[in-house]
Amino acid sequence: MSSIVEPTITTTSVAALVKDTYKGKIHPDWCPGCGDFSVLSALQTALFELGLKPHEVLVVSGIGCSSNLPGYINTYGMHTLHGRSLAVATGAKLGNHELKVIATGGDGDGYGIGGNHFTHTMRRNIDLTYLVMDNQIYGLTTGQTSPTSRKGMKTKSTPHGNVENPINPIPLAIVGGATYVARGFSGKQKHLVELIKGAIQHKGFSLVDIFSPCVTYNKDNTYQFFNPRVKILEEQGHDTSDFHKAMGKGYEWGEEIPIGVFWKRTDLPSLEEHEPVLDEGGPLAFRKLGISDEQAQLLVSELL
Ligand SMILES: Cc1ncc(C[n+]2csc(CCOP(=O)(O)OP(=O)(O)O)c2C)c(N)n1
Ligand code: SF4
Repeated sequence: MSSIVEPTITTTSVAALVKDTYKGKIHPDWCPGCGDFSVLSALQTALFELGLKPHEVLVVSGIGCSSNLPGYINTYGMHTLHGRSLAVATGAKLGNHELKVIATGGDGDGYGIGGNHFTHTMRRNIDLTYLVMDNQIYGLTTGQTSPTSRKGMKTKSTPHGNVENPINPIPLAIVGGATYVARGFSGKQKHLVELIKGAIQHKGFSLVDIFSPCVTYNKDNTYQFFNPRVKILEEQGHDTSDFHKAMGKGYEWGEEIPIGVFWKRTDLPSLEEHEPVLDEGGPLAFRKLGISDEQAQLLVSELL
């Protein structure tokens, strides 16, 4: 069953914001050392540095360890169904396009069961930010292969080694229509804050795929594995408007693994800018329905 979280502070002025403003009431129950702690902290810092007030932001997730994140942050939040965060986030954004809507979750949630939604959300270029805590495993269900587990990886569900090819989210997102495509790493939190800020500010669909190690069930893709390999694209003069270079960088995987913004385009309108219904009159959520209170009640009771 899905659950909804409401922010405790709704009228704070930007001057009164501190980083703790974004701290949720519940302390995360992630395993000590889980990469998701760093992603949560990076998101809170990004919101603080952008001066966004808690009631201006909605964080929507699916199911998984990483998908517990909306409970740990003081914004509007919704913990939905496995793989469905982008469907709910799309509805919320169209209902109130003035909200900053951020979807969060894991690689199983987003690229496996939610792969269909991922594809269609990207092609629509709706103004959402999607943060995928990619630990290359199913964490919550105690360590089965996920769509990003490497070929040959031994897990609980593949004791003789994974026989499938993994998904590569970066080239997939570039050809799929996402207009801001980045990869971060939990071990490089300052850099991750900048990637998340860029994604939230971007008008259109933005993906930040984040290497966020599962220290309990993934013994392959560890901090020790990533630390010497990750190389920051922004330090290499990468041109984010060059499609072929972005695709090439997206395929690099070996002694060097690029992190940073691979691809960005600002010449395409986002879905809300195309949608004539949203042209004038403000967010749908605040418009008069044009029906009686009784009719409205009847409709709501049919849905509950
Ligand atoms: C429809 C449905 N199928 C399967 C599950 C079981 N399930 C819960 S979380 C999960 C995968 C979690 O992996 P991921 O999304 O990568 O997140 P992580 O726990 O690694 O952060 C699965 C298969 C479910 N909750 N609902
Ligand atoms: S099982 Fe893995 S992904 Fe889940 S909280 Fe523990 S370390 Fe994090």
